[in-house]
Amino acid sequence: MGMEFYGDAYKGTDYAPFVGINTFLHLPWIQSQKELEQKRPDIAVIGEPFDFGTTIRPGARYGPRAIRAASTIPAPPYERFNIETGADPFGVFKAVDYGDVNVSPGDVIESHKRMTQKVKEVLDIEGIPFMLGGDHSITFANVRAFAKKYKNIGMIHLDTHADCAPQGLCGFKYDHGAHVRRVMEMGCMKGKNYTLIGPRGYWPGPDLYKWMSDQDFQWFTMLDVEEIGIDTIAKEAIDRANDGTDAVYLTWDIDSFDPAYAPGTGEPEPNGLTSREGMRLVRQFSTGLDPDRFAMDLVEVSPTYDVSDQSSYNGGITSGLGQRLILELMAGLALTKQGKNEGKPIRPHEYKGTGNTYKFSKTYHKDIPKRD
Ligand SMILES: [Mn+2]
Repeated sequence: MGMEFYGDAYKGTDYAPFVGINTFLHLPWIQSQKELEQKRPDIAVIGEPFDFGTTIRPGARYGPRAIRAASTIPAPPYERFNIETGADPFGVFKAVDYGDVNVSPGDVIESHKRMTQKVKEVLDIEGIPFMLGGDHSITFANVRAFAKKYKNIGMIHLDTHADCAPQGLCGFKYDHGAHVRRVMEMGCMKGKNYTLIGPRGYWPGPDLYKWMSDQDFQWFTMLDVEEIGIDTIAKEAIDRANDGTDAVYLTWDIDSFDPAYAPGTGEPEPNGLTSREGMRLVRQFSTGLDPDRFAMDLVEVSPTYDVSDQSSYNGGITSGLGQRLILELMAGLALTKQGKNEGKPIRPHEYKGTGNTYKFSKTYHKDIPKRD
């Protein structure tokens, strides 16, 4: 699949990662709907450079650029083999960069319309859309396209904030803290199919959590992450999202991470996920989600507040983490697509040391514990 699609570029490259135009992971850039329909990729990455729905600190309009800049390796021309998973997502999926949504600065409604249209174009060719945000209001526009194709969707939502307000702070309906409410109004999702992971801090208050409870929503605060553990929570979220649904939407706010791992975001909150917990979630999610009925967005990367080099290999701390979450999810879904739960990882299965009896786990996707 990879060889056929990427041609000689799949074998290797004679140019350095900092040479060339920076699409996501140097993937081929698809510039028109016509070309998309001809190439029919399995995965299309879409940039949504938009932050007009932000309540407090703006800047996520530059998120897609930063995530792309951070994402130079791996890609079809470069080494693609993940040493932990033994997976090469590009050997399984034909993946492309479908460019940015041409947003209309200041015009939220029109910009959201254009997002819905572009995501729909990918869904129409049976592709998996991966959206790079962008503030969290883009999820409303993306799910609107998703809901045209699938009647009943499940949602897994990672976030500091529950984002289910009836409107933003001063009444704006399409604020980035209101997209979950807008999705519920569409009638495409039952509350029992929704799970939020990572809330903490001071917003929203008890009234909105009461509303969530009335909808049959599930949520796991950071205290729950600490006490219950990532694997059980991942399993619960997957089960709820798949229960009687046609498809699953994963929406990941980078502010679910601790500011130590993701400072580059508009509304950071201490005591979040570690990058290691995030990667484990990705790996668990990818075992339980069907790549043929799935979409994802990664939102609220705001490079202005990021630290470290922001224009190259793994880039800023935040954009570097963001691009890896997407890539590792692609890799995990590639294994699932092949009916495997591991590739051929470069990981010792036997300890070769001093006679200790420790055995390394055979599978990289460890068995997810059963609920009581
Ligand atoms: Mn959010």
